[in-house]
Amino acid sequence: MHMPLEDTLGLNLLAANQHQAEHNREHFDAWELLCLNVMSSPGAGKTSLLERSLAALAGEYAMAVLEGDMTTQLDAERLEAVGVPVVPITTGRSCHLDAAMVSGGLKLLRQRLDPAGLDILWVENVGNLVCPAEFEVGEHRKVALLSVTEGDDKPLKYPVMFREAHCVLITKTDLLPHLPVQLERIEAHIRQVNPRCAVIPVSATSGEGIEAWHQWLKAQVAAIAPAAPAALVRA
Ligand SMILES: Nc1nc2c(ncn2[C@@H]2O[C@H](COP(=O)(O)OP(=O)(O)OP(=O)(O)O)[C@@H](O)[C@H]2O)c(=O)[nH]1
Ligand SMILES: [Mg+2]
Repeated sequence: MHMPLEDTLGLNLLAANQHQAEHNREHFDAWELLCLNVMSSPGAGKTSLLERSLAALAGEYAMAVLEGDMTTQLDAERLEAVGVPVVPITTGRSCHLDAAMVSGGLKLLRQRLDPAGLDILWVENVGNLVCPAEFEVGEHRKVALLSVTEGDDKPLKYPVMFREAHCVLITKTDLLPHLPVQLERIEAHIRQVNPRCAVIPVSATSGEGIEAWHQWLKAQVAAIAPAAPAALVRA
Protein backbone atom coordinates (compact mmCIF):
# COMPACT_ATOMS: atom_id res chain seq x y z
CA MET A 1 0.00 0.00 0.00
CA HIS A 2 1.37 3.42 -0.95
CA MET A 3 1.31 6.18 1.63
CA PRO A 4 0.56 9.68 0.26
CA LEU A 5 3.80 11.65 -0.18
CA GLU A 6 2.80 14.38 2.29
CA ASP A 7 2.11 11.76 5.00
CA THR A 8 5.53 10.20 4.45
CA LEU A 9 7.20 13.63 4.68
CA GLY A 10 5.29 14.42 7.88
CA LEU A 11 6.28 11.12 9.47
CA ASN A 12 9.94 11.60 8.46
CA LEU A 13 9.92 15.07 9.97
CA LEU A 14 8.52 13.79 13.25
CA ALA A 15 10.94 10.82 13.30
CA ALA A 16 13.94 13.13 12.73
CA ASN A 17 12.65 15.42 15.48
CA GLN A 18 12.21 12.48 17.85
CA HIS A 19 15.79 11.37 17.18
CA GLN A 20 17.13 14.84 18.04
CA ALA A 21 14.83 15.05 21.10
CA GLU A 22 16.28 11.80 22.45
CA HIS A 23 19.77 13.19 21.91
CA ASN A 24 18.82 16.33 23.87
CA ARG A 25 17.39 14.20 26.69
CA GLU A 26 20.65 12.24 26.93
CA HIS A 27 22.37 15.55 27.64
CA PHE A 28 19.73 16.53 30.23
CA ASP A 29 20.12 13.17 31.96
CA ALA A 30 23.91 13.43 31.96
CA TRP A 31 23.64 16.90 33.50
CA GLU A 32 21.11 15.57 36.04
CA LEU A 33 18.67 18.42 35.49
CA LEU A 34 14.91 18.50 35.04
CA CYS A 35 13.80 19.89 31.67
CA LEU A 36 10.27 21.29 31.46
CA ASN A 37 8.43 22.17 28.24
CA VAL A 38 5.92 24.93 29.10
CA MET A 39 3.16 25.24 26.50
CA SER A 40 -0.12 27.09 25.99
CA SER A 41 -2.12 29.25 23.61
CA PRO A 42 -0.77 32.82 23.20
CA GLY A 43 -1.14 34.89 26.35
CA ALA A 44 -2.30 32.16 28.77
CA GLY A 45 0.34 33.34 31.21
CA LYS A 46 3.54 31.30 30.64
CA THR A 47 5.99 34.18 31.11
CA SER A 48 4.03 35.62 34.05
CA LEU A 49 4.14 32.22 35.77
CA LEU A 50 7.88 31.90 35.09
CA GLU A 51 8.52 35.39 36.45
CA ARG A 52 6.84 34.34 39.68
CA SER A 53 8.33 30.83 39.93
CA LEU A 54 11.89 31.83 38.98
CA ALA A 55 11.89 34.57 41.61
CA ALA A 56 10.43 32.27 44.29
CA LEU A 57 12.69 29.27 43.59
CA ALA A 58 16.00 30.98 42.73
CA GLY A 59 17.38 30.45 46.25
CA GLU A 60 16.69 26.74 46.12
CA TYR A 61 17.49 25.73 42.55
CA ALA A 62 19.98 26.74 39.87
CA MET A 63 17.86 27.45 36.77
CA ALA A 64 18.04 28.70 33.19
CA VAL A 65 15.46 29.34 30.48
CA LEU A 66 15.29 28.69 26.76
CA GLU A 67 12.72 31.22 25.55
CA GLY A 68 10.90 30.51 22.29
CA ASP A 69 9.24 33.38 20.46
CA MET A 70 8.39 33.90 16.80
CA THR A 71 9.74 37.41 16.34
CA THR A 72 10.64 39.35 19.47
CA GLN A 73 12.87 38.94 22.52
CA LEU A 74 10.33 40.61 24.81
CA ASP A 75 9.73 37.55 27.01
CA ALA A 76 13.48 36.84 27.25
CA GLU A 77 14.00 40.41 28.47
CA ARG A 78 11.22 40.01 31.07
CA LEU A 79 12.81 36.84 32.44
CA GLU A 80 16.41 38.15 32.35
CA ALA A 81 15.10 40.93 34.61
CA VAL A 82 14.41 38.26 37.26
CA GLY A 83 18.15 37.47 37.29
CA VAL A 84 18.10 34.03 35.65
CA PRO A 85 20.14 33.20 32.49
CA VAL A 86 17.86 33.22 29.43
CA VAL A 87 18.66 32.19 25.86
CA PRO A 88 16.14 33.53 23.31
CA ILE A 89 15.25 31.22 20.44
CA THR A 90 13.58 33.18 17.65
CA THR A 91 11.63 30.75 15.49
CA GLY A 92 10.75 33.09 12.59
CA ARG A 93 7.75 31.61 10.79
CA SER A 94 7.61 28.45 12.88
CA CYS A 95 4.71 28.23 15.36
CA HIS A 96 6.54 25.86 17.74
CA LEU A 97 9.97 24.94 19.01
CA ASP A 98 11.48 21.73 17.71
CA ALA A 99 14.31 19.61 19.10
CA ALA A 100 16.91 21.04 16.68
CA MET A 101 16.09 24.60 17.78
CA VAL A 102 16.45 23.57 21.42
CA SER A 103 19.77 21.91 20.60
CA GLY A 104 20.90 25.23 19.06
CA GLY A 105 19.73 27.04 22.21
CA LEU A 106 21.74 24.61 24.36
CA LYS A 107 24.91 25.42 22.40
CA LEU A 108 24.42 29.11 23.17
CA LEU A 109 23.62 28.34 26.82
CA ARG A 110 26.85 26.32 27.14
CA GLN A 111 28.84 29.38 26.04
CA ARG A 112 27.52 31.11 29.18
CA LEU A 113 27.47 28.38 31.81
CA ASP A 114 28.01 24.69 32.53
CA PRO A 115 24.55 23.04 32.41
CA ALA A 116 25.76 20.34 34.83
CA GLY A 117 25.44 23.05 37.51
CA LEU A 118 21.70 23.48 36.78
CA ASP A 119 18.76 21.83 38.53
CA ILE A 120 15.95 22.99 36.22
CA LEU A 121 15.97 23.99 32.55
CA TRP A 122 12.75 25.71 31.56
CA VAL A 123 11.69 25.81 27.92
CA GLU A 124 8.94 28.38 27.24
CA ASN A 125 7.42 27.29 23.95
CA VAL A 126 5.85 29.54 21.31
CA GLY A 127 2.26 30.48 22.19
CA ASN A 128 0.14 27.96 20.26
CA LEU A 129 -2.36 25.41 21.53
CA VAL A 130 -1.79 22.80 18.81
CA CYS A 131 1.66 22.50 17.20
CA PRO A 132 4.07 22.51 20.19
CA ALA A 133 2.47 19.33 21.51
CA GLU A 134 3.51 17.43 18.37
CA PHE A 135 7.23 18.21 18.70
CA GLU A 136 9.14 16.81 21.66
CA VAL A 137 12.27 18.75 22.52
CA GLY A 138 13.73 16.17 24.94
CA GLU A 139 11.81 17.41 27.98
CA HIS A 140 11.13 15.22 31.01
CA ARG A 141 7.81 16.87 31.75
CA LYS A 142 5.23 18.79 29.70
CA VAL A 143 3.37 21.57 31.50
CA ALA A 144 0.30 22.94 29.71
CA LEU A 145 -1.42 26.17 30.74
CA LEU A 146 -5.07 26.95 30.09
CA SER A 147 -6.37 30.33 31.21
CA VAL A 148 -9.92 30.64 32.52
CA THR A 149 -10.64 33.30 29.87
CA GLU A 150 -10.25 30.71 27.07
CA GLY A 151 -13.50 28.93 27.99
CA ASP A 152 -14.11 25.47 29.42
CA ASP A 153 -14.39 23.66 26.07
CA LYS A 154 -10.74 24.00 24.96
CA PRO A 155 -9.45 20.67 26.35
CA LEU A 156 -12.13 18.93 24.26
CA LYS A 157 -11.56 21.03 21.10
CA TYR A 158 -7.74 20.93 21.24
CA PRO A 159 -7.06 17.69 23.11
CA VAL A 160 -3.51 16.81 22.02
CA MET A 161 -1.63 19.19 24.33
CA PHE A 162 -3.81 18.31 27.31
CA ARG A 163 -3.60 14.57 26.61
CA GLU A 164 0.21 14.74 26.55
CA ALA A 165 0.66 17.01 29.58
CA HIS A 166 2.02 15.78 32.91
CA CYS A 167 0.61 18.86 34.60
CA VAL A 168 -2.13 21.27 33.49
CA LEU A 169 -2.21 24.66 35.19
CA ILE A 170 -5.55 26.46 35.02
CA THR A 171 -4.32 30.05 35.05
CA LYS A 172 -5.72 33.51 35.88
CA THR A 173 -8.12 32.14 38.51
CA ASP A 174 -8.33 35.67 39.97
CA LEU A 175 -10.56 36.50 36.97
CA LEU A 176 -13.13 33.75 37.69
CA PRO A 177 -15.61 36.06 39.49
CA HIS A 178 -15.88 38.13 36.29
CA LEU A 179 -16.46 35.25 33.85
CA PRO A 180 -19.33 32.93 32.94
CA VAL A 181 -17.13 29.83 33.37
CA GLN A 182 -16.92 27.30 36.19
CA LEU A 183 -13.60 25.94 37.39
CA GLU A 184 -15.20 22.51 37.94
CA ARG A 185 -16.22 22.26 34.28
CA ILE A 186 -12.73 23.19 33.07
CA GLU A 187 -11.24 20.55 35.38
CA ALA A 188 -13.76 17.92 34.28
CA HIS A 189 -12.94 18.51 30.60
CA ILE A 190 -9.19 18.22 31.26
CA ARG A 191 -9.84 14.96 33.15
CA GLN A 192 -11.95 13.69 30.25
CA VAL A 193 -8.93 13.81 27.89
CA ASN A 194 -6.28 13.05 30.52
CA PRO A 195 -7.34 11.29 33.73
CA ARG A 196 -3.78 10.98 35.07
CA CYS A 197 -2.17 14.45 34.90
CA ALA A 198 -1.92 16.85 37.80
CA VAL A 199 -4.43 19.71 37.51
CA ILE A 200 -3.58 22.83 39.52
CA PRO A 201 -5.54 26.11 39.43
CA VAL A 202 -3.19 29.10 39.80
CA SER A 203 -3.05 32.86 39.58
CA ALA A 204 0.29 34.54 38.87
CA THR A 205 -1.38 37.81 39.88
CA SER A 206 -2.81 36.88 43.29
CA GLY A 207 -0.45 33.98 44.08
CA GLU A 208 -3.32 31.53 44.58
CA GLY A 209 -2.23 27.93 43.92
CA ILE A 210 1.43 28.84 43.36
CA GLU A 211 2.56 26.90 46.44
CA ALA A 212 0.77 23.74 45.20
CA TRP A 213 2.41 24.19 41.76
CA HIS A 214 5.85 24.51 43.37
CA GLN A 215 5.23 21.37 45.43
CA TRP A 216 4.46 19.45 42.23
CA LEU A 217 7.60 20.88 40.62
CA LYS A 218 9.83 19.95 43.58
CA ALA A 219 8.55 16.37 43.44
CA GLN A 220 9.55 16.21 39.74
CA VAL A 221 13.05 17.55 40.45
CA ALA A 222 13.44 14.92 43.17
CA ALA A 223 12.24 12.17 40.81
CA ILE A 224 14.54 13.14 37.91
CA ALA A 225 17.63 14.39 39.75
CA PRO A 226 17.45 12.86 43.23
CA ALA A 227 20.85 14.25 44.33
CA ALA A 228 20.93 17.46 46.40
CA PRO A 229 20.05 20.50 44.26
CA ALA A 230 23.17 21.91 42.57
CA ALA A 231 22.32 25.37 43.93
CA LEU A 232 22.50 24.08 47.52
CA VAL A 233 25.68 22.06 46.94
CA ARG A 234 27.39 25.21 45.64
CA ALA A 235 26.14 27.42 48.49
N1 LIG B 1 -5.54 38.63 35.72
C1 LIG B 1 -4.45 37.93 35.42
N2 LIG B 1 -3.74 38.23 34.33
C2 LIG B 1 -2.63 37.49 34.05
C3 LIG B 1 -2.22 36.40 34.86
N3 LIG B 1 -1.12 35.85 34.31
C4 LIG B 1 -0.84 36.57 33.21
N4 LIG B 1 -1.75 37.56 33.05
C5 LIG B 1 -1.78 38.57 31.98
O1 LIG B 1 -2.00 37.90 30.74
C6 LIG B 1 -1.26 38.54 29.69
C7 LIG B 1 -0.38 37.52 29.00
O2 LIG B 1 0.56 37.01 29.93
P1 LIG B 1 1.95 36.38 29.49
O3 LIG B 1 2.62 35.90 30.73
O4 LIG B 1 2.70 37.32 28.62
O5 LIG B 1 1.44 35.15 28.62
P2 LIG B 1 2.29 34.14 27.72
O6 LIG B 1 1.59 32.83 27.74
O7 LIG B 1 3.71 34.15 28.15
O8 LIG B 1 2.16 34.82 26.27
P3 LIG B 1 2.94 34.41 24.91
O9 LIG B 1 4.37 34.09 25.29
O10 LIG B 1 2.83 35.61 24.04
O11 LIG B 1 2.21 33.21 24.37
C8 LIG B 1 -0.47 39.66 30.36
O12 LIG B 1 -1.17 40.88 30.18
C9 LIG B 1 -0.44 39.26 31.82
O13 LIG B 1 -0.34 40.37 32.69
C10 LIG B 1 -3.01 36.10 36.02
O14 LIG B 1 -2.75 35.18 36.81
N5 LIG B 1 -4.12 36.89 36.24
MG1 LIG C 1 5.43 34.39 27.01
